Amino acid sequence: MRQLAPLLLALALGGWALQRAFAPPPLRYPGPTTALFDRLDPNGDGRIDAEEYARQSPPGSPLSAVDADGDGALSPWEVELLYLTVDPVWLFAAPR
Ligand SMILES: [Ca+2]
Ligand SMILES: [Ca+2]
Repeated sequence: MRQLAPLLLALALGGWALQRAFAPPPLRYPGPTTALFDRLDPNGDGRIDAEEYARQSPPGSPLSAVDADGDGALSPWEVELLYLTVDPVWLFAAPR
């Protein structure tokens, strides 16, 4: 068991480093983004899934086009990225 300790520590540190490396950056505008995201996420599970996206997006706008990490849903970071890219004014002017 004593010989496994360095290996377990290395695995833990490696997992932490990978998580940090692939974690999205912090929101640039957390207040407006969170307010908008909460409105777009009616079930409140913290992700906009394909069904929620289809109900609220323009026809012909595939989720895959805006799903930056390809996990099949939108996170607050991806919603902020989308609005800052497509229509930054809407991020701040959207009805709450
Ligand atoms: Ca949701
Ligand atoms: Ca995603």
